[in-house]
Amino acid sequence: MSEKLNRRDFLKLTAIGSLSLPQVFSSISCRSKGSQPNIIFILSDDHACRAISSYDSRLMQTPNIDQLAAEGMRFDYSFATNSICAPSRASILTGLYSHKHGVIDNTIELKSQEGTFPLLFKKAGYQTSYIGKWHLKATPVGFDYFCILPGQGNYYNPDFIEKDRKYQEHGYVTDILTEKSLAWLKNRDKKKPFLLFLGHKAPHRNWMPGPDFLHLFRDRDLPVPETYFDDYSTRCPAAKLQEMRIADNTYLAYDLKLYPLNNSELNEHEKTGVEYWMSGYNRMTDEQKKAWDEAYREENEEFQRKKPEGQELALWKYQRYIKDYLRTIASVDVSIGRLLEFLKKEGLADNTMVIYTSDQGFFLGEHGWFDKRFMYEPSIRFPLIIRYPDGVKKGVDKEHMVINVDIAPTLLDFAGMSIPSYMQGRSFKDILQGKKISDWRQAFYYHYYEYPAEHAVRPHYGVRTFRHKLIHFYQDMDCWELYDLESDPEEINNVYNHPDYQKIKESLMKELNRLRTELGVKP
Ligand code: SGN
Ligand code: CA
Repeated sequence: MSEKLNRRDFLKLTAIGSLSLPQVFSSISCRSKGSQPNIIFILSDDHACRAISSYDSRLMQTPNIDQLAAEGMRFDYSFATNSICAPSRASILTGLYSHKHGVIDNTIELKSQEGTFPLLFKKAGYQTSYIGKWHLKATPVGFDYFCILPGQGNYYNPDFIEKDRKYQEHGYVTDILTEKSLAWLKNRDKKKPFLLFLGHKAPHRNWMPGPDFLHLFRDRDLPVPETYFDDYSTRCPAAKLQEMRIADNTYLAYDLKLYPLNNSELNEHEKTGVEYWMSGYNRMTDEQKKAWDEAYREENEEFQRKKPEGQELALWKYQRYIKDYLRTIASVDVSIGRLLEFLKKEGLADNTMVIYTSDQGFFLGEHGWFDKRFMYEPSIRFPLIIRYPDGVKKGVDKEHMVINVDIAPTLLDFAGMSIPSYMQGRSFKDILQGKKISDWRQAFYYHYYEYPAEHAVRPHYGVRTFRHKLIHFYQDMDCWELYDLESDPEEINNVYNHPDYQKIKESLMKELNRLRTELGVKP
């Protein structure tokens, strides 16, 4: 098959049962036609924009990520097309939507890695590596070196998988991943350009802070989102039926670090939480346990004395949740600082592109929730910051919606490689160089599939424009939502049936159908 295969032909060919992805990818050329910047791609897990002070400084300070943003370009409208880990990672690597690369949920393996951008970089002469959380089940392809965490990985004394061995390291995962990345950079072949992928585990559940930040936020409460006690009126039943409420669906021990607990007083849910908690806690050495216990003891004893209930308990849970989540990010921020310092010392700061992003966003108490999956803003919006003094303008982009499938084409473009025609995303190199683009997308398509599954979020798809969002929940319900993001940025007022919005509804329906056809979505 020719490399010139156009998008429509490709969509036809990859329709179920016709041509498999390995066949499609097999004939891609990797011709390089220009400069080859070094790339450090930092992909954290579940990092919400609100937990980066460059985006919003009300919750925490992230000085090193902020420095990256100040020296590069930050995107305010960057979105996941399916807000869950493996599907979004596969989209980043392949430039394809979930229904094309096939990883529609976390249970499915990425069948072919033949068309991923790291493999194309490797073929074009780059030295490539992947270090950290991977989560695509299949063994990584396209990397000269990989060292991955099995599954979700562990925060303390984590296990690692390399090509020929499995082993455990002592220490805190974020620090170890940073050390490993620095070691790989130091020992690389200096004659070749490099692509380093660093997949941080943090700030993924169960939000276990590192030893350096166990006491952060100790003596103050953090702001509670206005929608924390949302009653989900006006919404489709999906909003009520989810199982991701901080107040109801976290575990006291595993998530909220309330330990020890009296097992005889616990219900089945909390007993399970104790088991989960022990499996992480018991990975710690005595010294690590001592530091941990000392940090949490006083507050945990106070909780046992006061035994908060109702609203007071819900708020206590929020504070414990948000503080631990942010504490894990404090270590990620240190990691970024160390990498930037290394680049500076080695004289690589100008010709290395550093990208900081995440596989999706996360609910930080909005609507009372943790986790992601829903097509609401805190979940689909991910941070995207790109610093590359030799080729990227400084600034904040608030004019273009970029989506996870755009990343692969953009990086190929920067490295002077041709962008395979099967990729569904579009390069935003021109945007990064400060050029005006008149025909950039005004809407994007979203689809979440994983159900039945943990957190019970119902399958749905939809379209988001700059101002509106239309969502259709299907399978065990048939229900639509429409939000006006200008008058209702918190998405609490579903106006799908409101008379004033009927024209907008019609045009959003049209746009949704247009996008589904263009992207080759099966009815
Ligand atoms: C784990 C978590 C879930 C989370 C999924 C997916 N539960 O199963 O809360 O939604 O990962 O996350 S836990 O009890 O194992 O912590 S993802 O980022 O990998 O998609
Ligand atoms: Ca994730």
